[in-house]
Amino acid sequence: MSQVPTFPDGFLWGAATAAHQIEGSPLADDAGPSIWTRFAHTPGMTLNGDTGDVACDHYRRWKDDVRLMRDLGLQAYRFSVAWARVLPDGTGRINQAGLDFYSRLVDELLANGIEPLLTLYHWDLPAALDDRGGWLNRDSADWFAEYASVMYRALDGRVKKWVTLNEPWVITDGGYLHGALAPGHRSLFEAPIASHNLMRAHGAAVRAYREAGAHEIGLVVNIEPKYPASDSEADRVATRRAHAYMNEQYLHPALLGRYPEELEDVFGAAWPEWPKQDFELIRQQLDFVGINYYTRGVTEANDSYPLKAGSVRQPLATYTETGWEVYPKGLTDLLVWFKQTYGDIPVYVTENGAAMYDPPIADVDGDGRGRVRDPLRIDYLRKHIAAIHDAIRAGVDVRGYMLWSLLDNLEWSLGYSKRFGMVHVNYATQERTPKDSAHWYSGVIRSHGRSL
Ligand code: LGS
Repeated sequence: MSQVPTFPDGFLWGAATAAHQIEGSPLADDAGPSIWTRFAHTPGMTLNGDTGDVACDHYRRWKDDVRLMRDLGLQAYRFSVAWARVLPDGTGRINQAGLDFYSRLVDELLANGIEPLLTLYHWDLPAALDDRGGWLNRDSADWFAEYASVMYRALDGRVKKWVTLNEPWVITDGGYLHGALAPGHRSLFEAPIASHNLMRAHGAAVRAYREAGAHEIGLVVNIEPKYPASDSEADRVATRRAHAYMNEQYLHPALLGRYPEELEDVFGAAWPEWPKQDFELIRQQLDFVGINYYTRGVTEANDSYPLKAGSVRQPLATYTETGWEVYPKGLTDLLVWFKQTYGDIPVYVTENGAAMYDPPIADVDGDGRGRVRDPLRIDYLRKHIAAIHDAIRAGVDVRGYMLWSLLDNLEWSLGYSKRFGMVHVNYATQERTPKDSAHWYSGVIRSHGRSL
């Protein structure tokens, strides 16, 4: 970066996690099982059969984890609530012990000067609701609004930033179309229905917030810019389709009240005729949009199902351990596209980070303390934060950055094999050791980005 970067006053620096990935003790204190508890315990569904039974044991170590956040100087912490802890059956009976866990966590964050950003749904649907059809059941919008209202009533005075859904695209593409994520379905016909009901649920929860809450609420999407692999007409059409499928499928209905027309082409006979009034529910005034950014797609026309489009590997690029291309400029492009398409809605980058080929933890300095030198992660983070700065200079209203993730944690079907944390977790002892990237990020926060 040629000049010293200046981030807007109030720009919020934080880190993110999600309940299933860190908490462990999924059934403690009368919680109900979630679809992820069930899925991970189904043989063959996760790498090495890894489950969230222990994870980072955050359910018991939450106080230490908040102290860690404070020591790192985090200003904000994005976490999610496990719906089935609060409503073990998904609807109806409230489990006070589950609610108390989040209430104590929020109090502890506030006592340490850390602003909570609460995600209501980060993929762990109560299993009891899956038994009633899950996101395929139109009633799911009411179930979600009921659960959201319980949370608003309990925490809105203390939590001032709420997120309805995390990444509806991943929920549907992974959970209902390709089956790699819970609930593990593979159906072209189910995918658009699940997506649509997720968006109705989002709308219903925002509507309920306007009655019960007094602060801010938004939606978090994972989006990535799509660039055509060549100038050919076929690649350009494929890029449009991929862009509509991943980037516009959720933002268009939420912010413009309609779907992009390419989806009819993507889903063919599986694309339903939607009731018009659904879009009044889905399109609600949002206080912000959260964008999760990891990579881009260089898109070619091919025969992959069902998009007839896929990403081409870039021969000269660096790839992370999860196989995603490192492409910081994509984040600038994406943020600028967002503003041009949807207008001046405040944006938070609610996730960004990388699993890298970290060296093993070692006592590098001979002081009896572990250290992880992770220069590749630092390089990734620095370039992406600089890319956000570029977008801010181009006029995009970006209000904060939440690094994914605070801790190494359970990467869904990939189990514990991929480490995204700025803090190393020894899963045998649960010892936490800040990696070099954590110390680096602390410095970025302290200097409000000037040390970038
Ligand atoms: O841990 C998840 C992180 C890691 O990478 C988190 O729970 C999710 O919210 C989020 O989806 N996360 C994530 N996403 C990267 C998606 C990149 C997709 C690239 C696909 C290329 C084939």
